[in-house]
Amino acid sequence: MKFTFSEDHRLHFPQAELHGGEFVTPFERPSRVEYVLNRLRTVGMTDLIAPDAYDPAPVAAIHDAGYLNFLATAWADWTAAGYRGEIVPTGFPMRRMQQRIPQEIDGKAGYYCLAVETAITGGTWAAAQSSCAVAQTAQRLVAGGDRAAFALCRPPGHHAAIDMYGGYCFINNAAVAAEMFRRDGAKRVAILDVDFHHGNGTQDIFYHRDDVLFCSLHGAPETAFPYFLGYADETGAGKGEGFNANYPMPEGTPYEVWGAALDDAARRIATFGPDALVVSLGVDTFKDDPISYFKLDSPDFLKIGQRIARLGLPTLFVMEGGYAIGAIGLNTVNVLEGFENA
Ligand code: OKP
Ligand code: ZN
Repeated sequence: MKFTFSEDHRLHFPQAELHGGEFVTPFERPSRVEYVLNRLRTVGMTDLIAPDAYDPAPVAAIHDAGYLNFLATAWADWTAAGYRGEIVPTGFPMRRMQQRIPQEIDGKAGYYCLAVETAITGGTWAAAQSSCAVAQTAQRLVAGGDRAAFALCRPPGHHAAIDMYGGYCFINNAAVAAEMFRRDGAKRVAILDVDFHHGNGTQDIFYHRDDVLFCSLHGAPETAFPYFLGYADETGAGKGEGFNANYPMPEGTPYEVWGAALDDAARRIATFGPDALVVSLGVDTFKDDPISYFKLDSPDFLKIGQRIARLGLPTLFVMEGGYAIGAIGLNTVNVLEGFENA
């Protein structure tokens, strides 16, 4: 399978992430993709395709225009205001407050931010666009007839909602790719999110749609980020009712349980009968992930790939999370190898 990648991910590397009341080096860091690249090379997956230019049209179809404009101008506004650090907002439109967009950049960032561990830097918007271009290029490979492709995206995307960034995400790469499959003629598209964290952004974007099925396996919101979405009773709304499926699971979940949820999601996807599948591929379900609590082991990732392959669909893998850096390459590429050798 071919894969796509851009060095421009390096433009996004905030100095710090607020974690447990301390500023730490962000878990979501540039070296993550180097470990994945190394493992791809080791197993002989060397068919790297350089990304085409970022296409803003399908992005504008799923994200809010004001939100995209905010991302594009935030750094200039922030520095013009005299702020000297990275963009981290301080106030939010919470319960019983106004939902009007402030003019001042700190307030504006608060309006569009869903979690403050994610700082915006001078290079963030360019990196986010390059990450999206990586997904777009891989989508074109699959739309053009490849059985599968792997988009080695960074920063990730699945927490990015219609008009919110956070959880290390700015543009929802998987959602953009799904929208592109629709525009290329797919009648139905399924998105399977196997990252440890709920894909709140992807759910938000397609919640009212019946042409894109979203299935997410994740840590239960009572105990896991993003906390405020991802319950099993969120099943879609309007004509989207029945086209959103959440599989929240508790701390310590092993592959025996997780894999049964994957089976159920896969059956749902098969019943839906999509023309293409987008996989939000996070490997933070790994037992040693520093910010997650499932107990999958490296060989389990081969089984994930095998199960996905059994769907027999044109499949686009889009990189999301995974923070046990020493194992991220093995675990990610195991999914791809399991798929290819199924
Ligand atoms: C992004 B992806 C930890 C709070 C949670 C954000 C996690 C974002 C995960 N102090 N931090 O889904 O892997
Ligand atoms: Zn995650």
